[in-house]
Amino acid sequence: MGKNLVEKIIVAHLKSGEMEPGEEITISIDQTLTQDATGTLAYLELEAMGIERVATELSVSYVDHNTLQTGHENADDHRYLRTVAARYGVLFSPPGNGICHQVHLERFGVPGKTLLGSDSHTPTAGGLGMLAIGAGGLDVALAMAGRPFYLFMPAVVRVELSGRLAPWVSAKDVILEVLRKLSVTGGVGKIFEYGGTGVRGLSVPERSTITNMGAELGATSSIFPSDAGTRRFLHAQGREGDWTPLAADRSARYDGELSLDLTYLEPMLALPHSPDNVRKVTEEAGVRVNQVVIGSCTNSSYQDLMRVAEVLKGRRVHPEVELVIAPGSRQVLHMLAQRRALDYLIAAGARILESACGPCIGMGQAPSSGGVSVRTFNRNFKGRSGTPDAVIYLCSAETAVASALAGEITDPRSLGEAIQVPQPQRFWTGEDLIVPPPPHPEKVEVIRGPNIKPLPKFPPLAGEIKGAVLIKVGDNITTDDILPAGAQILPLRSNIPAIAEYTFSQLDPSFAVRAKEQGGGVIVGRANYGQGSSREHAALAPRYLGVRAVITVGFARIHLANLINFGVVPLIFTNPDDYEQIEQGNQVVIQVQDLSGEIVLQNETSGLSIPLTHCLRPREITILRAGGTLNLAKDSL
Ligand code: MIC
Ligand code: SF4
Repeated sequence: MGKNLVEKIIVAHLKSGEMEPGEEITISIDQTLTQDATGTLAYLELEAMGIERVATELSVSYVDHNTLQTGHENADDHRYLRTVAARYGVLFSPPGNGICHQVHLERFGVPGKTLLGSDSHTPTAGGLGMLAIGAGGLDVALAMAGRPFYLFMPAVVRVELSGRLAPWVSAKDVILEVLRKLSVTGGVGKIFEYGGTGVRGLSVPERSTITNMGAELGATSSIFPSDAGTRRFLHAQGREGDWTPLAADRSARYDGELSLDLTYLEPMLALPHSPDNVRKVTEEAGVRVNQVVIGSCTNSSYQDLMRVAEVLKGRRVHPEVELVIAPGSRQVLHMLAQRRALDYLIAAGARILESACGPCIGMGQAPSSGGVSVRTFNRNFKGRSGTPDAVIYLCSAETAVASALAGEITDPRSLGEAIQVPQPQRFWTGEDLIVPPPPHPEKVEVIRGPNIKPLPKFPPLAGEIKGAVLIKVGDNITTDDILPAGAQILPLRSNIPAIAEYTFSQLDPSFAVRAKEQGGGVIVGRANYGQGSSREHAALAPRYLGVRAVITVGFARIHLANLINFGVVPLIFTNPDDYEQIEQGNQVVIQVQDLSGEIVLQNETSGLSIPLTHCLRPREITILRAGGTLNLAKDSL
């Protein structure tokens, strides 16, 4: 029987296990990427493992999140990342080079290879035919140390694309339509493999817009075949030698199918406060807009921004709209400048930001109170923009620029004749802007600023978890809810005692104080707990405050792995309705000596016994018993 594309890459990297959906497998990792906001912890963890040099084919450390230097903290982190990269043989991409996912696509992604990144949008590289997966920093550090990556063999869903996008309809509309159909949990335990005749009409950056937002489906990854279009892209990046053709066999089997005829797709947008709250742009047309932001790893490619520039040429942004543009990489920004497109943006009244995540992670450009902001980003979780009551819509660059001109949500098809932006024959690549490791890394001194605190150490798991329910939350709690980002909190990513003070700060500002007063306890959540970002801090900070277990109806993949890595026991209600039987403030006791048998939560406040279960494999139970992965990894490496 033939193989699908995902199986082909997994077979070539399989270290252990059977490729049956749900079975635990390990795969070797060819490349890793880290970004600064998760990278400082990842490299502290790597250092704690005591290795000499990374064992991957390629590892890159990007600085793209914490680029606002309002104090010494971020600059200290950048210096630490630069020196620790040099010390361990990692390439370093300094601030200003661009967003990790965009730069990785341009400079390093290779079809058929595996990539593990400490950022949930790592599957962006799936647009190039890579098997690219997001993970917590510790799992990425282990991969850098040469360890295989553990995952549960995902179900592979074929997404059959046919037809061709109509003018002004774009790749963003494709993935928004998939999100509308499947929701933020529709991809859990799955990899989406795109194929069909519709693929040909999509450029690599367009494919990557789609694989990028597969993260919002909760998917493990998303991938496109590597075809003539992939070859053209790599050729234009001066890397044709990295190309190999890659496609599913004709007789390949899939665990699910979805068909989408691109021809009939319309411009779409996601309404507050979830990327799956999707409607047609026509249904929202006319809503007044205060701010439009074009950028992020989803929509800031050369083609996206050239099209925006062509629309803005000779025009003026609506006087009541603030238009902000953050090009995805230095390559994009430089080429906009070379082709005079930057002039069009500036003259139209746009504010140009450096190539970085910026407003996508609340690093500046927070909207006004109650303001309506139309963004080309991938997440519109409440409060993520930095303004708690802002109204954030997600859409394509085309819809965004049409709305910036009109001052209200506008269907881009009203802009008239389509604008074609061909892929350049050659991109400007700025080869020397990425710093290679020196020839004698062992001589490098790793420099730590005062904001970089040592990793906290945790004892092995005790036989009993006893304490209060510190907080009870509902469905789809994001890691932004658990540990927010933004300009105030992000600089503390290397300082766990300091950042822990902000745990759940948007939902419940007294959480950290209460957790400390009560000497820790447990968290109760419902479905899809921990969706969104890969930040380990959302597991590590609660653990630092004494949280020993999280009890839910279900977990998001990366957050679940992070909880286990830091010794927090993830438990599941055997009967989801029992969620109602437990309240914040209740005192509970859970016996966890034997995680292989039935687990019972004694609610000492109500007197009820609640049966719990889990999805832990023996390997993960060993990690929990040891008090976390680091306690184990150090010995075994
Ligand atoms: C995000 O988009 O939420 C982030 C910020 O890129 C995160 C990583 C982080 O929290 O540092 C992600 O997506 O994993
Ligand atoms: Fe950066 Fe936003 Fe992409 Fe996260 S989603 S990597 S914050 S641009």
